[in-house]
Amino acid sequence: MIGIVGIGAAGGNIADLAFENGINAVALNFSERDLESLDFVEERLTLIGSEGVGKNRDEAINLMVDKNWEMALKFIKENFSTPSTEIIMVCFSAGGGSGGGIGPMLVDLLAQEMDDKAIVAVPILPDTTEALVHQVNALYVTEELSRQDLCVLPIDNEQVKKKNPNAGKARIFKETNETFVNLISTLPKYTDRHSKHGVLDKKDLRTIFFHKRNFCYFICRNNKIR
Ligand SMILES: Nc1nc2c(ncn2[C@@H]2O[C@H](COP(=O)(O)OP(=O)(O)OP(=O)(O)O)[C@@H](O)[C@H]2O)c(=O)[nH]1
Ligand SMILES: [Mg+2]
Repeated sequence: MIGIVGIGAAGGNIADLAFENGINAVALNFSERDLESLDFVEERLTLIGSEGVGKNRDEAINLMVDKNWEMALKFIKENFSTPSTEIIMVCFSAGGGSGGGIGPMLVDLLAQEMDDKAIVAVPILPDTTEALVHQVNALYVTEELSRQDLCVLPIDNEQVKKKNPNAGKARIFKETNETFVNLISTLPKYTDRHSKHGVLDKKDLRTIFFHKRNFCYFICRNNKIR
């Protein structure tokens, strides 16, 4: 019932891992080489206009508006229009140029164009030791997302970095991505559980992700079930 759209390098890595774990997932990127580096995800879209925007969000946004949005929307609709996909999670690095530029724009567009689905923004936040350009991009992204009535599920690289201060990037990324994909994989299983105190059915799960205000509710309820 959950579909994953991965944008840019980080988003693509999450989509790849999700697909490996049986979740329907697709990847979009300006960089064909980044897309080629993925091992599992089958549906990949190379965006037109650049081989990578070098952390420049404005360039990604301009290229998206000028050349790519129709093609990207068609690609996502083709892969996720079936009623069985009820929640679409769009994963992207808030610090990257492609992810940070396209992510907030695309979730807004999808919420309008696919209004029967719950669209969830999943920005990956840079850890505090990363370059200034990542931090500044992430600030713009969180500001843009805060203006939209969408559920936001941030993935915070800093939390994993704090627990493993000497770990290199590869390990931080691996652990962060695996934690997220494991959590997402277990979510639909809650709808199979029964209790005389209440049941979480598929419709409830979708409703939880429908709007921003439902996020706190999700955290509370999820903790209780655990
Ligand atoms: N959790 C996680 N973070 C990642 C991963 N790959 C990159 N990042 C983070 O993402 C940010 C860099 O963004 P990228 O995804 O490489 O950038 P992009 O969206 O491809 O954009 P451009 O390369 O600028 O066109 C940094 O903050 C990295 O720490 C990953 O696999 N997992
Ligand atoms: Mg990139």
